[in-house]
Amino acid sequence: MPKTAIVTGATSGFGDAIARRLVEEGWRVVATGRRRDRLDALVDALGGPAAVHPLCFDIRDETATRAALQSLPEGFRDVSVLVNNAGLALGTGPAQDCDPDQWRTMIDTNVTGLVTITRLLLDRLIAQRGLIVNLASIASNWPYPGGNVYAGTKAFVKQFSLGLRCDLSAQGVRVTSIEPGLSESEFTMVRTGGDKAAYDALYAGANPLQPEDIAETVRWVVSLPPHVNVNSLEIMPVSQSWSPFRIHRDGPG
Ligand code: NDP
Ligand code: 8X3
Repeated sequence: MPKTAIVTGATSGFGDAIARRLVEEGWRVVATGRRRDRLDALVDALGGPAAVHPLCFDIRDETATRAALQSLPEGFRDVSVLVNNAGLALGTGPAQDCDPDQWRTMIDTNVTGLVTITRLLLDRLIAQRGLIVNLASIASNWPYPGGNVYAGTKAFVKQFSLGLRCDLSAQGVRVTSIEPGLSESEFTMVRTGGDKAAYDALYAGANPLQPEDIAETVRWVVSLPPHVNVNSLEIMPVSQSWSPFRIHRDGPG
């Protein structure tokens, strides 16, 4: 009997690649997102409804999330892996220029949505001695100009992951925080409001991570024996590394 994984945000980028990789490995996958056409295309591409069950809902909406999980058919209910991947960044400007509505959207999606679906699935994950994989970011670990609230949400995701580890280790539930760096996906189109020139400039000559690289990482984490927990994994393309601290001279500070 194949085991079931739920991948949030499976309509593009990492989530799409993770869903595909897990189905290749023989998993049944519950694929979530708001874009129904993309979910339907994923079901068709991966062998139909026996392998993939689509759940179309906005993860910011607790009622919709609860109803979607309750609607899962036999064969997809006993979730043993939760990949909390749905998320977004909005904006790259300094805090003083940011739109508070964009801040709220990031918090509602990356923090509130993530903890809500996790809580709703905890009993099932405990019953299965399951695994939670949370998509955090290098922004969880390293501040950068314009990261402000996005980075704050991702720091939360990492720390929430480590806290879940403490609470769930006695139940045999594993928790992993994955912290990718520069990765090519629609993420940057969303973040920049569809600025293709900014997208092209960010990735130009950088040989960034691809969604398949993250999917392969998730496949590996999921394949480890049940007594092995990867706490956190920070992953960058080789082209990306650190800069020295900057110093603004002769300013008001
Ligand atoms: P994409 O923009 O390609 O995918 C984001 C996914 O999240 C989509 O499937 C989208 O589905 C879903 N999503 C966003 N908002 C909602 C919502 N309100 N309700 C339901 N689903 C939602 O980005 P990535 O694949 O690159 O990013 C995936 C995760 O990885 C994110 O959490 C991101 O923060 C993180 N990450 C990304 C990095 C990068 O550089 N790309 C690096 C490090 C971490 P839909 O629009 O259909 O609802
Ligand atoms: C996405 C990676 O560096 O843009 O989480 O924050 S970064």
